[in-house]
Amino acid sequence: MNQKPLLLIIGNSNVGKSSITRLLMPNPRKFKGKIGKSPGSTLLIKPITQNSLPYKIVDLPGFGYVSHSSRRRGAHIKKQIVVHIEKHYEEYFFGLVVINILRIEDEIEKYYIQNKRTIPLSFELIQFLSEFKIPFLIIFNKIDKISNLNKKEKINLFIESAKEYGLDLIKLNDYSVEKNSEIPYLEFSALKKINIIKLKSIIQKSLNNFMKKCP
Ligand SMILES: Nc1nc2c(ncn2[C@@H]2O[C@H](COP(=O)(O)OP(=O)(O)O)[C@@H](O)[C@H]2O)c(=O)[nH]1
Ligand SMILES: [Mg+2]
Repeated sequence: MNQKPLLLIIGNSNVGKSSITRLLMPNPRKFKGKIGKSPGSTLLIKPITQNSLPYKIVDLPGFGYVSHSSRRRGAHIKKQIVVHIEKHYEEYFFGLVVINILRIEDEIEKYYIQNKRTIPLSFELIQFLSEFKIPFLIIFNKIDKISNLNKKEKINLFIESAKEYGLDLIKLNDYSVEKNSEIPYLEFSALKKINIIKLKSIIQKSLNNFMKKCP
């Protein structure tokens, strides 16, 4: 393979995708976090890498709508994401679905508890990635912003609601790459670098696994 494999980082705006990308860069100072901002409704998909990084990172905006006034734009962006993944899924060795832990309750309250016929966007995204057999990790980011008790409550709510949509989540510590019916998650803080070693290690493991399978 002459092209570096791809790492997907996907999630709504402001969840911490650029911050996480920066943490993965061998030379963070050379990484300008603002690339990927798209004019209008055309998604700019531009993989980024650095010399000593063995993969490229693709940062995608997730399925969320920015606001009600841009619903159409949101739907248009979602379509471009779907088209991109359908075309390139074989180049992806791993994905990170980034979720702002502070936003979990709102999303589940609105799209699951109040209306059982809608699906929270996070679950929709997770189901979508599962279909393409790209292994991925759910990152609950910004845990530095809440208490431990609060964090446990929110993660439990997420796990229990996910079950209703047929999604089985498991702590990354208890996850084995071979058993791929379960989806691993990791509590994280890009700001405080909490669990960065674990994150880098699962990315490396997945990359090794991927390269073994590639001729
Ligand atoms: N407290 C806290 N703030 C964070 C964390 N990660 C990112 N942020 C902040 O959240 C904002 C959005 O982060 P950014 O990486 O640009 O998110 P993106 O839009 O998903 O790329 C910035 O002000 C970051 O400094 C975190 O783990 N904890
Ligand atoms: Mg960003």
